[in-house]
This record gives sequence, structure tokens and C-alpha cells, in this order.
Amino acid sequence: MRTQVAIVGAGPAGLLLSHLLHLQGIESVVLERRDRDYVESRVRAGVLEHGTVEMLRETGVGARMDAEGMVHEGTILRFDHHSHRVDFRELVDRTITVYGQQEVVKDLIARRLADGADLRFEVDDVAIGGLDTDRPTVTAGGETLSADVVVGADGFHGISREHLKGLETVDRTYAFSWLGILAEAPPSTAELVYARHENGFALHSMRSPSITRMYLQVPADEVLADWSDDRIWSELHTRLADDDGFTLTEGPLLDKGITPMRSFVATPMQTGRLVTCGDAAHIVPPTGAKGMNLALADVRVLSHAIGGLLTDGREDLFEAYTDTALRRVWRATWFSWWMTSMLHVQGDDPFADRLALAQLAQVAASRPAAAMLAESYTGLPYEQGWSYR
Ligand code: FAS
Ligand code: PHB
Repeated sequence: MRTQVAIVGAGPAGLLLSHLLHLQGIESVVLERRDRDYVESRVRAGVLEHGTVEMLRETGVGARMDAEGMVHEGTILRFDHHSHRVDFRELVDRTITVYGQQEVVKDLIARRLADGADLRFEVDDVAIGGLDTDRPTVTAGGETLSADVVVGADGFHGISREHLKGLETVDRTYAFSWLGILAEAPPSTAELVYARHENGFALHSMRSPSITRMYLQVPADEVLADWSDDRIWSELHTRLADDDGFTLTEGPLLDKGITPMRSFVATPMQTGRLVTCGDAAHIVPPTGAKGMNLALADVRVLSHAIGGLLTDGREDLFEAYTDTALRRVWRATWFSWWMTSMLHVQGDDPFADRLALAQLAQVAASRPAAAMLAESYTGLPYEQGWSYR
């Protein structure tokens, strides 16, 4: 069999790429090793940048997001038991939308299937070959698919990155992880609260008017079994408390898990006609809410580059993909590291902890510092000339 683009992975990156290519009349096949229910129920990111919202809306997959997503015009930084609001609308005239990653995935799968896409779930033993030709292949389930381009959208633990020639990786692991919960409880705040308490970081986010999403900083090697529901709630009350009467509403836990924190960038993001995007190429700590947004920003550039290659015979855009994508990847990697360093307690480094508090005070007191946070958090403007078509 043959196709124009073979995509490994049906996460947000693989699915959006398949959709954006379809809008250009370019066919693709998506091969996903998990089943559809698993992919649609994985609880991960929760915040969509301004540009992500516009891209999903403009490409016809934003209707449910616009109906159910929660638009936020600011966020709260809480330290020394006081809250400081960063006003996105006033500072940069942009907003974010709280809408779970799994909802984006459901919307993309529904649209791709409605458009007759070749989405293959529960595909085992995917293998990539023919990379020294301009007809690379993907083999799975005993069938070989030849393509003009193979895309590794297979996440951090995927198989595509290992095929990249001259691969160089840089990374940083952090001495802490995030314990995340999903609770059947109405959010106790209208906007996200990022709290830096002497016990550690806590984040109050949400998924809907009746579902709250929260996180606690825990040691990197923490064991989930050591955290009873009562202990989780007790620590959330402690870390989120302020001197202005904040109260936290509890509810039954629907999900809990521990996510390690790392920064990771692999270059190049392409070899011949194999190209990677999203978590297959880079990982950021979730503090800045960049992970999924950065994956989708890669796809915006990549869909334009593949369109240029396969529709207009332009090699230049495709060859420039890595350098173009990396400019945003590194700015988002810096921002995610900066937010993580500012908000998490390092414990064994009192100098770093004092710097973090000073950085928070700077953001709270200085309009330019607050505007810099607001600009990156709501999403850097996309580069000129790189559209998704
Ligand atoms: P994904 O990992 O989402 O998708 C890759 C897909 O490829 C998966 O469906 C996988 O099953 C499939 N695959 C892998 N190997 C394969 C193979 N060999 N053959 C076929 N298919 C294969 N980001 C935030 O912004 N905020 C958060 O709070 C946040 N929380 C997170 C929590 C966790 C536990 C994790 C792991 C990530 C979190 N992220 C968060 C980051 C996350 O949202 C990613 O940035 C986002 O999923 C990236 O999307 P993709 O690049 O599509 O990769
Ligand atoms: C989430 O709602 O899952 C979320 C929100 C903001 C972050 C990280 C995670 O910075």
C-alpha cells in the first residue's frame, strides 16, 4: 500500500497534522498503538493558548471548545500567602481557554472519521524503514505502507526519534514531580492559582464547572501509594491557603497520578523524509502549560512545510522545518523552566529559593515583568509566513 504521509501516533500532534493535511488535499494514514478509548480518555494538558484556540476554530474543529471551554483573562500567583493577579487582557490583550487535551483529541478524531480518514488504532510493532530513499516505509501488522513522508508524532516513548541521524539531545530532570488529581468538585477559584508555599508548589486548575484539576509538588521518587486522599486534600488546603479567606471545596477523586518533570530537546527533528513533532522531539515541565500547545505549534509549521513539498515541489520549507520549529521550542522550553524554577521549592538550595521569591515579587510589582509572563503563557505570536495551509 502507499499513501502521501504516514503518521505514527494519534495524540494531539498526529491527529491535528492529519487534519491540516486533509484541508490541503493531502492524504495520510495514522497508526496508533493504543485503542481509541484509551487515547480519548488520557487525562493530560488542560490549557489552550490563544493561537491554539484560533487555529482549532479556523480549521473547523473548535465548535465544542467554544461551547464548553472556559475562557480566562488572567491567572493568580500566590506566594507569602497573598494573591497577585496577572491580567492577560490588560497586559497583552490575549486570553487562554481551559479545555482538556482529551476533549481536543475527541474532537479531532470525530472530525477525521467524519472526513473518511484512515485512522488505525491498536496497531502493534510499527517499524520505520527506507529512510535512505524518498519513499520511506512504515511496517505494521505484517503490512508495509510506502509514503512520501513519514511523521513521528509518537511521543516521548515512541520509536521515531531513534531513526534520526546525528541526533543530539539536551535535557534537565528536576528533583520533583507533580501529583495530579481530578476531583468531582466545583472549582474553588474562577482562574488558575499557581501557589508557592514553603511545603511546595500547588496548582488549582479545572476541567468544567463541576470538575477540578489540581497538582502538588512531590519528591521526584515519590510513591503514589503514600498519598491517601485525605493527605492530598490536607496538603492542598495548606499550600493554597491565603490571608484573604480562600476556601477549597473537596469532592470524590476521579483520577490521581504522578508525572515526572523534565526538559528535553532532541535535534535534528528530521532525517530525509522522516520528521518528528511534539513530545517525540521535546518535553517541557507542565508548569507553563506549554506541552500540548508546543506540539500543535510544531504541526502548524510542519503541515505548511509538507504542503509546500508535496503540492508545490518546494524543498526549502521542509528543509527549514527543524530550525523554524526550534525557535519556538527553545523559547517555550525557557519559559517552562523559568515558571518551574520560580514556583517550586528547591529545599536544599536556599539561594535558589530566595531568588524564586524575588522573581515572583518582580512579576507582582513590575508591569514589564508581568507582561513577559502573560505573553509567553497566553502563547507567543506565530512566525510570519508559516500558516497551517
Ligand atoms: P502524545 O504522547 O500525546 O501522543 C503520542 C501518541 O503516539 C500516543 O497516543 C501513543 O500511544 C502513540 N505511540 C507511541 N509509540 C507508538 C508506536 N510505536 N506506534 C504507534 N503509536 C505509538 N502538557 C501540558 O501542557 N499540561 C499538562 O498538565 C500536561 N500533563 C501531562 C501529564 C502526563 C502524564 C504526560 C505524559 C504529559 C503531560 N503533558 C502536559 C504534556 C502532553 O500534553 C504532551 O505535550 C502532548 O500529549 C504532546 O502530544 P503528542 O506530541 O501528540 O504526544
Ligand atoms: C491543567 O489544567 O492540567 C494544567 C493547567 C496549567 C498548567 C498545567 C496543567 O500549567
